[in-house]
Amino acid sequence: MLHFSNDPHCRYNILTGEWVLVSPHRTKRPWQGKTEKTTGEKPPSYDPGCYLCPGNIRAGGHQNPNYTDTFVFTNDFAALLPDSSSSRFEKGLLRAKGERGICRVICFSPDHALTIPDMDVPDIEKVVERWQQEYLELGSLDFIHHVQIFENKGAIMGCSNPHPHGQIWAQSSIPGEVLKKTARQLHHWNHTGRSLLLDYLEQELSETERLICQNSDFVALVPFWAVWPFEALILPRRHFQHIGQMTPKEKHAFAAILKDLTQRYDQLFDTSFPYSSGIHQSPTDGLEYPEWHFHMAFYPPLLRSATVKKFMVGYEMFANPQRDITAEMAAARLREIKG
Ligand code: H2U
Repeated sequence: MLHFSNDPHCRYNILTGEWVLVSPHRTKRPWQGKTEKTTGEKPPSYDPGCYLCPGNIRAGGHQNPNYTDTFVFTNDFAALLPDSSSSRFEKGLLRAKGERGICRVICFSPDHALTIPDMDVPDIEKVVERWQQEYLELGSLDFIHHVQIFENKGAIMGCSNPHPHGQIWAQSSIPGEVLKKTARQLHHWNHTGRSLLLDYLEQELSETERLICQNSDFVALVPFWAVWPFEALILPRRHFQHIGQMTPKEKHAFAAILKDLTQRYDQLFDTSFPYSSGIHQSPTDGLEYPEWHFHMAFYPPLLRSATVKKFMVGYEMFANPQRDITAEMAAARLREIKG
């Protein structure tokens, strides 16, 4: 008999087919390692030196408009370019292919001091609207087969600027994580005729111990197979493939659950909680993806305080991801915080 709260065990990720090692008996070990510094200082609402604030000049000399809600521009240091070569290279065992794409930056608000949990729901809804437009517009381009919407929040996550913003990388190949998730969802769809994540959601709603918060259209939970200590997954209650299909009511509910979850994160360690978040949805290569169930994942690095983070090193680099605190313990902590 396996005791999840005490026995070392491996959990299966139904979306990727990978395993995570869980070692709950280690949660009491002492920590004398690295702690990060937090300043706790709130930035000003406008920073004349910020390249994302309204009216300011960016690298390369472009001037931002005096935008009043969201603002999207092509990344001045884009990782992918629309007109580069798409030719292939093969020599012996070496293989490469040209990759075309478009990288954009999205400012969530003109206010330099805000982050998603501080924003009002109608303003977050404008961000959701903008994500929807970008996915549809970029995805309709012939050479764009996948659109990745994501946010890196906090210096600890490599974010270069506290101004609330995210990124969109649209490209001609379908990236590895999305290919893995497509395969697992398709397998379930072909064998049962049902959505893998809708079946999973049904089970989580009945088991309840990994739920964080929910509203009329979305549920936030710590997935059974979570790798990051306070990892979360937002799932829609309705089966749809991509953000372009979200109804006005769902866009509102999505904005509301984004605020609810990220407010809980901020309160957990009384800090502006860092994370990488990303939306996973169907590719845009023109094929049908009935098996795909839209979702958003949050991967936060913090482990036990505003300054102690989890490192993905050693065993994780060479073998498998590993965690100490169980998904159930993490969900209970986040659930108990008043949203
Ligand atoms: P991060 O903070 O997550 O690194 O995102 C900021 C992005 O903004 C980064 O990809 C871009 C960087 O290339 N950027 C511009 O496009 N113009 C600028 O003037 C500075 C930064």
